[in-house]
Amino acid sequence: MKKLEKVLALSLVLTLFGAAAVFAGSNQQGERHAIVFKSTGNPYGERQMGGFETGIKEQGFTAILRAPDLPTAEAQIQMIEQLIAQRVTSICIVGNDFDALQPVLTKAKAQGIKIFSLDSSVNPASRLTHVNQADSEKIGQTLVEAASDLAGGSGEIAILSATSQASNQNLWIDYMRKELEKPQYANLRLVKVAYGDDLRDKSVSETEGLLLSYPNLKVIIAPTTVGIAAAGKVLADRDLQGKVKLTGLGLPSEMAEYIDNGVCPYMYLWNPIDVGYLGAYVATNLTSGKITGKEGEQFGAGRLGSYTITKAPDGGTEVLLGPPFKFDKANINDWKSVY
Ligand code: RAM
Repeated sequence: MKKLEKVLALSLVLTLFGAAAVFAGSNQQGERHAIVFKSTGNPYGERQMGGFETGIKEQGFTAILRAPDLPTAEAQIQMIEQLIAQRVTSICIVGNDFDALQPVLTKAKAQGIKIFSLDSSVNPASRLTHVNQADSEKIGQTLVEAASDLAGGSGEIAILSATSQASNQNLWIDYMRKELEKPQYANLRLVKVAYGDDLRDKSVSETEGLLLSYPNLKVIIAPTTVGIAAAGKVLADRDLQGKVKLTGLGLPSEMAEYIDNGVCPYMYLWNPIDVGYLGAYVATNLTSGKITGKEGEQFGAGRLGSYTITKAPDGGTEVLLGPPFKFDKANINDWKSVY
């Protein structure tokens, strides 16, 4: 073979090899799984996305982590449009709204992208399944039981939530309201549900507003990690420990000082890293076709073991991580450096 022919033959081989590698990549190693959290600047969300990334990477795929600056459905819609254009393999959505994302998620689905929600659900028509951190009804019941205990069975209580559209908090609040109808809580009065939008400053000012409007307030329930940490700071700064008590769902790393100083005698949460990690395995099992999101299907989730898809209270399906965990003075030091 002459020199020029050799060069041409070699470049042909390299071109074919390159094309084959790209082709193989798009079918296998090329899987790109995206997670879209509610908003940036939330340490809980960072841990949840971190767990997702670990689970995707350890299976040899690429994770794409996204969160808008503000916790709105509009911002998530734009982000999902971009992910559709990037032809990602799956989208795990932490919904800022239960229904508003349906059109864009339906569009993504039509392009073959596997869609499921995690932490904060989207409606069953928009998702294949939902990764739920803990039983929603149990969370509602547990928080009312805690508020009643901390209030001594009677008096005014308030809720400091995330955004008014957040489907996870709204579901928990619905269950709290139902629980409050039980006769044993007849002397407990829910005076207000305030919304701090999972923004630190707004959560601080909403807490201050509650204290001003309800001077007899006994307990604040904050079913959001951003809200409970902000309320903890306000109560501590004003030396209100023992007078207005705080409970809810908090990150041990952010809440240890308020549990230690008695502002928040106890609170609950699950492991956000594990929620994200479980999501990573839902993404890849939906992609491989091992699961489709139907009740009764089973799959392995790496170090967490095996899971079964169950019926969700909203008529869709879900994968439940496990029960919520109680943090108090006795155990908070063991957890504050973990998450
Ligand atoms: C906040 C977010 C998140 C929720 C936790 C408890 O960080 O609202 O969605 O699950 O609180």
